[in-house]
Amino acid sequence: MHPNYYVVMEEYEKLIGRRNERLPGLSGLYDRYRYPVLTAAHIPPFWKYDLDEKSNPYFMERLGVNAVFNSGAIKHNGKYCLVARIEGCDRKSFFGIAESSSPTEGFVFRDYPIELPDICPEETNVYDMRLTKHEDGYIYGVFCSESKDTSSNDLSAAVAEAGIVRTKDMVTWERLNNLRTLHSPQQRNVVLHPEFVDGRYCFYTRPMDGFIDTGSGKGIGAGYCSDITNAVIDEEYIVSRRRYHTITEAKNGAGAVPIKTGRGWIHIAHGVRNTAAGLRYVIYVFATDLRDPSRIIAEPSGYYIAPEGEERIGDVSNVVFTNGAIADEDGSVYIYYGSSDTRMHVASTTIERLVDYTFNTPPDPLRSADCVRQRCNLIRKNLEILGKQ
Ligand code: M1P
Repeated sequence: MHPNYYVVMEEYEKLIGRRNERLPGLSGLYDRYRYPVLTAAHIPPFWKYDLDEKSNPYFMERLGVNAVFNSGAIKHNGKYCLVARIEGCDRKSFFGIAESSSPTEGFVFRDYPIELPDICPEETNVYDMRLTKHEDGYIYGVFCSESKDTSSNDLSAAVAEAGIVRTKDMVTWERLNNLRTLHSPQQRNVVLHPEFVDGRYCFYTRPMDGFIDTGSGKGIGAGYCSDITNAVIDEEYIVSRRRYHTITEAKNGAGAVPIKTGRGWIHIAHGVRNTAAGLRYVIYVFATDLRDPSRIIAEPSGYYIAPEGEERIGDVSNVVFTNGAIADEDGSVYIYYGSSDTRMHVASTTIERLVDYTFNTPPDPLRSADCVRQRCNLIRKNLEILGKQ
């Protein structure tokens, strides 16, 4: 074996064995952790190097990995499983399952990435899988399936659709037909609701006119279908609306599969605004009705998680993005989020704290004058408590 193999393996073993450290956040919302839970360096060396000295005398990486980010998440057979978006140096993404018995450290990729059933020759790129444990008994993976837009002369024009796979064991995957939404030519950030709603499957969608721009798309939608093997949605109802001069002005998208609580379904999504420095992606929270998950019942103001420190820098800077969270049996909630399309982090909170945040954080009054009034009310109340008024 080439001597560098031992050096590379030592570094890799050190990384996957590294303990993580909770960094208690003073905002009271959640705690961050010192180290990312997955990075490109977590990819097993045998996915990248050719270990045969004859064909690889210089011990070169033959198939490099650029980034590991935007993981779906699920607890399966007692293990925390992240289905990560792995982007090769060739820019194509694919999925790999990293597992750990701890929610915050020790994630190790299985020996092979997922080989999705290859049913569509036009599909060029796949990414951002959401994993839903549905009451029908299957675990569904809904992901973005991207193809070249052949109707355009622009080489980079693309079409995004929602691909669907399902499994019972997280090993064998059955591919179903892509979701069709009759009124939206493109779809990304589609999430399957975990329960039937009036006997039908419910998808959170994101109506959009183009591949990047949502254009006339008004926000995160919800749509229903009876047959998941050939899912067709005719009507999309807007659940979380984009609004002028808010964190969702440019676009928004569903994130983790909604978490069921006594007060409602809690959704952890992403919102995007435009700035002179480009798009800024933050994570925000809202709640919908337990019986009618398309009806919004709480909209705390502003963002829940924004990029901080090293999270702000990467291939696509100023981005935090979630497509997976795990609500544990003991009431803990682990929110897995990618930063700047480069690496994966975790933030921990509890159902109790999430419910408090969702239902007791005031909504965005949408105008500076009303925002300052809202803040002055809080200050007045606090100055009374402090005996200064
Ligand atoms: O690059 C930032 C994010 O862009 C897309 O999200 P959206 O469709 O809301 O713009 C996704 O491709 C996501 O993977 C990526 O992190």
